[in-house]
Amino acid sequence: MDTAATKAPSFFLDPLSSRDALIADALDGEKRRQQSHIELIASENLVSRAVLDALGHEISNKTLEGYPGHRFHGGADYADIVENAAIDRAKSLFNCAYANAQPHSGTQANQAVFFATIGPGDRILSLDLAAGGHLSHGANSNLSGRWFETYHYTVVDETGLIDYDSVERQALKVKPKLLIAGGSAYPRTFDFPRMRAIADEVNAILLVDMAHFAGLVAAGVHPSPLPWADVVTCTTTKTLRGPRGGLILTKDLTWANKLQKAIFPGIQGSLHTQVIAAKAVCLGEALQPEFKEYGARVKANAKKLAHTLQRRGIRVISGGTDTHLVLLDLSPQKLTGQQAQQTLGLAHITSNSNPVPFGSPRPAEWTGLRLGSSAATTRGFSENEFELIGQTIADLINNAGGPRIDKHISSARETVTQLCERFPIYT
Ligand code: DSN
Repeated sequence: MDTAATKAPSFFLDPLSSRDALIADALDGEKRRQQSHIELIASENLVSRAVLDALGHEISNKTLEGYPGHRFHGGADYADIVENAAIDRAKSLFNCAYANAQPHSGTQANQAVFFATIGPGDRILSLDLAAGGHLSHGANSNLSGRWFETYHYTVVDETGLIDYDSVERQALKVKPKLLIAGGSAYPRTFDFPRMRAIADEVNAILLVDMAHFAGLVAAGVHPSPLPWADVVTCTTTKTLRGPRGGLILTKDLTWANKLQKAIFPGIQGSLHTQVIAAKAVCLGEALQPEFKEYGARVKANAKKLAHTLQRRGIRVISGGTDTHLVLLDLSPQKLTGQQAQQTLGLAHITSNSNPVPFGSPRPAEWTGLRLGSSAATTRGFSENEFELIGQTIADLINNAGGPRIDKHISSARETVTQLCERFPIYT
């Protein structure tokens, strides 16, 4: 009998490039795009090779429902190690008693919190989308806006800041069952103690969605909402520098059972086991001392970008930033966000058009441009590079639509190319 090990069939060995040219070429193109463009979308980051290894691992084959030690399918031993590590690391990183690592996204983490805490028709009070809130916090076009009676607080037009006295007055009037702090485009720190006091005054549950600033909290350079909120959600994607997915956290174990059941079987089925592995890896990375230094640089770089743009006459909403996020209002330049996004794109700088507080709700008329410092900081950019990017963006914005814009685009692209060559990624 031949006992020599037999090689697995080519199905298990062939790389993508030899099996699917269309997809392999598109993925290669995307990698080259990331290598040669400066990424300033505030919800993006560049993950480590270790995170990518976990995402592409054979554990992706594993179907599992339930939680470690209590699964509905066999063969869970290694997946249990992985999920327990993700849970333990999240608890340790955010200093909390409960973590759920299964949400497929931040939106689903929020849906699970709704499922656990409120019922159809109950009232939610959250930050207005145009003032930096999030679709999943009760926007009309979102399931949350259909199933709950939602009200929104906003910012002060002149300052771009939340006026907590006004939030309190609104909460006393609306009497929400759930009060939400957090969003996608508010560049400033939320006053968590004040939001707690408002929630207590009206007997509301307080949810903080820290999707954007979770990495800054992990790095200790942003106040933590954990001591104040009943429940906290986040993505692992953005400042936390991990895979696409969500977390639910709380210091209060009385919520644990409801939150567990809300994710499974409430709103999700089988785990994305490879994503949970990648979450565990990114949480492990965030527990390292270097991550504190990374978080501090993300903040300093965003401040530098905001100041540079302001000095060049560009309106920065709220006059600056406390986070990784900078929101510009281009109405004085008579530019839409889409025009600015497109112009920066031609120079290989990636950004996104955004609404601004009290601006038009129609995407084609938005005058905001949202920028973020997380990804380029991962790449190694310091304040010097962010000053250069700020000057480059200001040249583009201040000349968009003018007779010399092509010259500015080609000069900006040259600057971007040089920076990308000096700070290579995934080579
Ligand atoms: N919420 C979206 C954003 O901030 O861009 C996706 O994460």
